[in-house]
Parts: sequence; C-alpha cells; structure tokens
Amino acid sequence: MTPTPLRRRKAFEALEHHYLDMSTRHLRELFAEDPDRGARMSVQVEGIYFDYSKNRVNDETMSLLVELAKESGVARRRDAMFAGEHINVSEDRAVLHVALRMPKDSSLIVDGVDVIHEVHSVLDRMSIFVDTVRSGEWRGHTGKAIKNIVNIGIGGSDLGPVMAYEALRYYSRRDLTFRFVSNVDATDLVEALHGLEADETLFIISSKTFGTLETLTNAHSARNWLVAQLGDEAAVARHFAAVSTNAEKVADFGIDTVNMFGFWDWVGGRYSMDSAIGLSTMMAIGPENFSELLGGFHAIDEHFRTAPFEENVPVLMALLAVWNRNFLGCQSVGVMPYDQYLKRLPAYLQQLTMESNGKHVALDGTPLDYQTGPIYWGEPGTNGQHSFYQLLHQGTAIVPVDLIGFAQSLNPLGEHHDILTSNVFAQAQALAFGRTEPEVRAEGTPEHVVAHRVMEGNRPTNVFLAKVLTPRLLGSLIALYEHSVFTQGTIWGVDSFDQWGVELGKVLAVAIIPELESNSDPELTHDSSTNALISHYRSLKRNESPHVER
Ligand code: G6Q
Repeated sequence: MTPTPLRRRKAFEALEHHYLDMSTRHLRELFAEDPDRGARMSVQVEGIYFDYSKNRVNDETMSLLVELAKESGVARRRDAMFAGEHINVSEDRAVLHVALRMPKDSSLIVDGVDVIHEVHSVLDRMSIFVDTVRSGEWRGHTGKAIKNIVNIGIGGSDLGPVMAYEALRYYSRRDLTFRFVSNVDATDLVEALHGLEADETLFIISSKTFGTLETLTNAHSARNWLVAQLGDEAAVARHFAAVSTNAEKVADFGIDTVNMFGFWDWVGGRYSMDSAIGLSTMMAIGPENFSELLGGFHAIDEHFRTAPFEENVPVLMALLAVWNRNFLGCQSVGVMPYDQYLKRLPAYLQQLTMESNGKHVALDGTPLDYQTGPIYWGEPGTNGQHSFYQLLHQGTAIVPVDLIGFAQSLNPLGEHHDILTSNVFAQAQALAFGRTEPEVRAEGTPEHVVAHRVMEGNRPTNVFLAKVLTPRLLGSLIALYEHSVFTQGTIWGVDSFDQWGVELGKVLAVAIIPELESNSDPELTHDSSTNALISHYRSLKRNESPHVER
C-alpha cells in the first residue's frame, strides 16, 4: 500500500501548523516553563540514557511526531523488514541484517530457508577459524604463526570493521597487529604493509560482490607482495581468507573456498558489520566478545520491534531528526563521541545515514517535494571544541548535535575522565541556553564586544550517556542508529537500502582508466573540461618524475 505523500499526511500538516508556534520558542523558555522536562524527556534502553530534552520540542510536538510515525506506516514496514519481505524495492531484496544477530535457537524462514540456521553455521565456522589463528595453531607458508591481520575492503566492507576494531581495541589481542586497507591509492596498501613480515601476515579480502575495483586491485597487489616475499604461489592458500557472497570469484582469485565466509544478498554493505564482514573484528576481540556485540544489536532490535513509539529510542531519534530536517530546516547533523575509541564512529555513521537516506525519489520513483537525509559528520570530543564548534555555537546555520559520553573510562587516569565528560554536559548546555546580552554585559564586557560574545543558544542536541564502552554497548549504539535511519527513511518514503547514486562515477572512471594508462594519445570525447584535465594529467605524468627522493 502506497502511503499518502508526506506533505499531505494529517500529522505532517498539523506539525506545519504547530511549527508556526514552536519556531518562536526558545529552549530557555521551554525549560523555565517545565521544570520536569529534563528528566521526563529521556528514555533508557540497554544501559543507554537518551536525553532529548534539549530539542526544540514540547509534549505536543512529540505526540504529533508519534502520530506522524503511525500515519507513515512505520510499524507495518518494520514488521515487513523483520519478516523478510522485499522492502528494498529497487533491488527487489529482503533487508535482514536483524537476522544476523538473532539467537541460535530462534528461527526465521525466508523463501523456504531458515536463515538463522545459515547465519549460525557461518558464525560457528568463523569462530573455529578465528580460534585457530588466535591460538597459533594456524601456520603460515613457512610454518610461523600469524601475527598480522590485514583487512582489505571498501565502503561497507571497511567502515564497520575499522570502526569496530578501533572502538573495541581495549578488548583486542594486543599481540596481533591489525591494519585496514580501503583506498585504491597505493599509499594505503604500501603504508599498511610497512614493517610486516609476509610469512606472519593473513589478508582478509572482504567484498560482498568480489567485483569491487578498489578491493580487487588492492587484493591483487597484496597477493603479488606476498608471493614476491615468499617466492611461492602456493603461499596464497595459507595467507588469504575471503568474506564474500561470490564463491566463484573468490575461487578465481585463488583463495581456497574452505577459507571463505559467506553472507547473503539480504545484508546491505553498510549493514554488514555483524555478518562475516566482521571477521577481522572477531579476530581482534575473540568469538565471545563478538557474540556480546551481536547481543547488544539484538537487544535493540527487540526494543525497536516491541516498545511503544513514545519510549522507542530509535523511533524518537528518527522523529527528532525529521523535525529538525523538515521543520527547522537543518541541513547537517554533527555526531561527537566523547570517547577516543569511537573516533571512527562519525565516518561509519556518515555512510549508514547518507547512503541510506540521501535519496530524491519515493519508493515508487516519484520525485520528492521535501528534504530527506541531512549531511552527517563529526569528530571525537573534545578536539572539535577547539575548532569547528565555533560555528555550532555562533554560526548562522543550526546544526543539531548528538553528544555521546560514558560514566567510566576504560583507561582511568587522574582527572581526565571527569574533565572529558564535563564537556559533554557543558556543550549541550551552552548550545541550548547560550548567553544573553544582559548576561554578557553583567560580566563587564566592553560595549563594542558585547554583540560578539552573545550566544543565541536554542540549538538542539541529543545526549547519549552510558556506563562504559563494551562490545555489547557498541552493538546497541549502532543498532539505535540503524533503526533510526530505517524510521526516517520510512517517514520520507524512500528506499534506504539501495545506493544507485554511487554507480555513475564508477562507470565513468572505468571508461577513463585506459585513457590515463595509454602510451599513445587516444582521441578524447568527453566534455571539454574532462578532456583538458586528462590531457594535462597525461602530460604531467610523462614529463615529470613522480618519484621524490627521500
Ligand atoms: C554499502 C555499499 C558499499 C559497498 C562497497 C563495497 O552499502 O553497497 O559501500 O559496501 O562498495 O562493496 P563490496 O563489498 O561488494 O566490495
């Protein structure tokens, strides 16, 4: 059933009307009128305290937003996802990352197959392989144990693994070295291999399709490096494993499919970190911690599936995101984890959110007459406070910010952690309440500086506060964002699981590669700018030595 277009939904019209009132309200007023607001506008799930009170909303806004979720068919579409229906319409696929973390004793039959059984048989094989490598039982070509793991993959086959490795480094085996190669820029691979002994190195080639140009180029170069170092083609079998849905291509590459771990077309790349794409994560933290990670995801899946919308954290996150995007007109969202281990979380969320909801047509292909996914970006706190937070506080754009903090540090040291966390609370305060002209004057500020020091405030934030970063907590946090993205996409009526927008550039690049490689001067038939750039590149490449002596 096609839902009514967003702008014609009753709740959306009511929200437009309601916004006329809310647009003039300041968070200072909303807090003053409602002393209980801070505690009331918060929900706890899986040890995560979610405070959304510093958004420009009141109870009426929230109840209209919940109505919008209901009218948009969020529950129906959510249930369709969990049932394995083909909700990814443009690719005609099921969307079942939730099946990747269902317990072993559960069952989910999709197209006549129990997918949970399949998921767990791959997880079991992964565990055995991981234990063999971590215990030193697995021997490389020269008989040495593996000390280095290099994951080669890009996009969804890189961002999850590298984010999870960094996030859970505290729980990782410190005597193993982990490196992640994604960019086709040879520097990425060359630097990753620097200092590694080939006979102690295991490459994990992570590619759902096993057809991605960057990954295959890096995989071939890694293979050449290994064979050159060890002087024997046969070494490949002991030093390469693959994660893919394409056994044929894996075998063509020369990787023994015994060392291949599969997944399924119903796992989207950006939703795949808890599939076999997480092999490097499991290698780092071990099967038990990996299972904890999956447990955290699953707990939030259950919360998303069963909690009433008013207390459903991912639904609330999504509703606030829609409010900020479609009513306040915010074009961008900052994600600031106040935890150094989460330094790659913003990059991970960038793909999750922007590749999912950066869409301009509805599920049926109709062009949209409203805004969809905003730009996500971020850096770990407190670093950003000494650079771009200026714009967050006093710029002309309103940028809602997610602030993520923990009560306990994994590396307690003197006062560090209280200093760090005081900044989470202080930033949320400053963004919400700012500093008024009378307050600035009362501080004895010279008159000509008063306007410069005034901070308007009224800038929305969400604060996520948990006890300590664990594998389970990480799984829960990521699942919250996954389901928030799903809910936003449902309200906007887009396909959050395709990514056609990244195709054109790939096709054009493939046409240009031979023109850059050619030694003759093939005729160029692009637009005049592209022709001139290619000609200039070719002449620079021919006439100048690229090698700089060090
Ligand atoms: C994610 C995207 C994309 C994909 C990469 C790698 O949702 O589809 O980022 O993960 O292009 O694809 P392969 O895993 O097939 O190499």
